[in-house]
Amino acid sequence: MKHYLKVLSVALTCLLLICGMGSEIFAQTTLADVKKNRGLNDDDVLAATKTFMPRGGRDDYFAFVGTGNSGTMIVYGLPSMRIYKYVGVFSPEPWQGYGFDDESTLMLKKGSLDNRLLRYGDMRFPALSETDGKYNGKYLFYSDGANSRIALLGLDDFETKQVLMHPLFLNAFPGVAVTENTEYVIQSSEYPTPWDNKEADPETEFETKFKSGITCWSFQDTQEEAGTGHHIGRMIKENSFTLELPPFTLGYFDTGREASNGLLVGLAAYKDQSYIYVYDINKASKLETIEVHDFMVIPFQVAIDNGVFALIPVDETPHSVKVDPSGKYFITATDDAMVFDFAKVKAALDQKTYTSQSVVNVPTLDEKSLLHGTVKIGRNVIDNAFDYRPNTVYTSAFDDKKVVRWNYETLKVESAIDLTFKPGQLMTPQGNSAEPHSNYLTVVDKEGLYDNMIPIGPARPSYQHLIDISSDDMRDIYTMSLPQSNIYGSVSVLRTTIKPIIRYPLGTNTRTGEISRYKTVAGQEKIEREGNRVHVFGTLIRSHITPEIVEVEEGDVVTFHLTNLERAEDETHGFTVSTYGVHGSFEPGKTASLTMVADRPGVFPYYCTEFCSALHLEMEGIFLVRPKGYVASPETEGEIKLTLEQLAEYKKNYEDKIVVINQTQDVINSVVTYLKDNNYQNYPYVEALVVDALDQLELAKTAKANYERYAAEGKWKDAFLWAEQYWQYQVKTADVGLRAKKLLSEEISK
Ligand SMILES: [Cu+2]
Repeated sequence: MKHYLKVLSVALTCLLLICGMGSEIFAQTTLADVKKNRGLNDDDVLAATKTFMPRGGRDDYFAFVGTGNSGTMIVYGLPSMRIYKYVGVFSPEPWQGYGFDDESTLMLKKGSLDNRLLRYGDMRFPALSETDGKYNGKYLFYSDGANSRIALLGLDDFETKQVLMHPLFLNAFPGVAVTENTEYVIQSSEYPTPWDNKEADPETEFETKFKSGITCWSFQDTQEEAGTGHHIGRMIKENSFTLELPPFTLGYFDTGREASNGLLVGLAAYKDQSYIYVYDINKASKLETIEVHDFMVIPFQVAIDNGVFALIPVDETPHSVKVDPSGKYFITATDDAMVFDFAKVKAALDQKTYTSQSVVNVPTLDEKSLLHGTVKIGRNVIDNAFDYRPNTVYTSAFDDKKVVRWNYETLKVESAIDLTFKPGQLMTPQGNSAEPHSNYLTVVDKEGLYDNMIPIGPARPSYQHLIDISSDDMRDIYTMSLPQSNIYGSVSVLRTTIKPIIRYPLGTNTRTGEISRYKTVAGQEKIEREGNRVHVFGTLIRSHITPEIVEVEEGDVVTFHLTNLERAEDETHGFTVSTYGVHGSFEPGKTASLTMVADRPGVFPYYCTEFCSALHLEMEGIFLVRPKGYVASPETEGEIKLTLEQLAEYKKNYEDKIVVINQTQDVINSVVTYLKDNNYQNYPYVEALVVDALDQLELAKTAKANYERYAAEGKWKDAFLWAEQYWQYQVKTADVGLRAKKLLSEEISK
């Protein structure tokens, strides 16, 4: 009883708060009060204000991180560290229908070894597309280490566009790099395997049958589809080539830029010895190739004879090797950081200045003669990151719990930040490009042993820390948890470099970027049958799925081809057929297909799975699977009859709705008058909103014609549903109109 009263009193307090009646009890507090009550000091408050995003504020940067074995990408913002999206890349992701609709499932199956739908990936170090060594904000690439796949994502809609299985490798390093103008996307194997996918003895045949390799995937960016802002780049398998190598274990790699453009440096290991490899891609691309599994391969001996590949033996095993923004140096993540002079390395490779040692017939270069210098950093160094300060690099020392800022030209340590955790991979905004920005450094923390994080059982998320590096005094200002991830590397680009679209051209297959042959426009919905193959051409729009009933026979193979007719921002509809295991996400303009075998007779509701509007619940229909051999009797044909009471209720609902429609129209009229009186067409952004609003009203015309017709015929259910839909358009119009009005008044008052 006591407990009950307590619950009641809490509920009442909440109610009072919601109603704004609790102001006497809970007055607005001052900043000083909050600091006192929560035990915060000035540093805490300063850190909080550095990441707080006020209303109307926008993050400066987009950041992208691979989740490791979840196979999805996380998009978040800097400095707010807010997560904006999880994007299915190598794993199915139901919210986006990724691996659930036909288009994405086909893409994933084609990108696998034997046409199977793989349900995970291992993606760690992404790369952004570049123009002249600078991020162009168009594409992103990932490598799947576990299944040797490579993926292309489009950044105009943040979707995966291409997944390819490597024709030779069975395992890949889970990182990628691109050349200065994204001519090539580079992927390497990690653990050596035979390439013929046949049995081999690891003890006796390791050196003869096992191989490693480095692949340059040729990338081609296509022209923007006229006026749509939609780009469709592709990796072209036929133009790509792989360098055949002895059975090395290959690790992190990076591409040169400017003077070192066309060169690749990376990590290799063979029989407990570590190496840095250097590979001249430019020269290699002109060499003769042979075909292996329909893929161009540069035979190992051809590469060696032409001096395109060599190894630098190193004493310490690096965790990463990164090229500095100018392309002049590359630096190892080692306790004694090695700064290599790229020009010296290139000259040694070009002139074949090899040492007398070779490793399984690969020539080696002398480390000492190629170094600019070394710097003692700390214990168990993990990673490096560059920022805009001249010759400045940040290095994480895991066991020392610190990040060191040092100058790789003068080889002097400048400052360091002591952390409360062991730091892993580092990222600075645009840090892997020729144009690094700064003020922020993210640091991966895989242990997550914090006293301020709530324990959630044995499995913990990974954490990413945000370090303010804007001044000499570096500060750890935010800790973000990244669930469903085992994060490694990330990349970040200036937000304004990316130009996201808000809708697709009507009928777009978003995976290919082409207009789908299953595109369906309003009024053209139909069901086509050919034997036991049934194609449903349907549409989705607030607040209706057309057709409303799909009747098939047990055993039929049924495909729903659905098109979202919406043009309005953020009007996505979802679609599922209950218990049939299919799900699609339909952003404005998108067409996607869902195929299933109707193997269970019965009545299965289908409906919209997104809360798309207040009338979202009306977006439903019936998938009716008749038992095999069913013959309809005349009585069951035709429409379902309503009782007189039901009819009267629909009539009342309809009349009530008409009142609301008239009131909403008054609002729209007043907004339109204001906009016209104040010459909205002189303000481009306001005008764009007005166009969107008018677009809504244009769609509404059909709904109005429908409800008036059904009302005239006394079909009150249909009349009510169409009136509801008309009102939805009105609400959206009014909503957009009011935003336009607010913006216009702000513009005028400037
Ligand atoms: Cu919906």
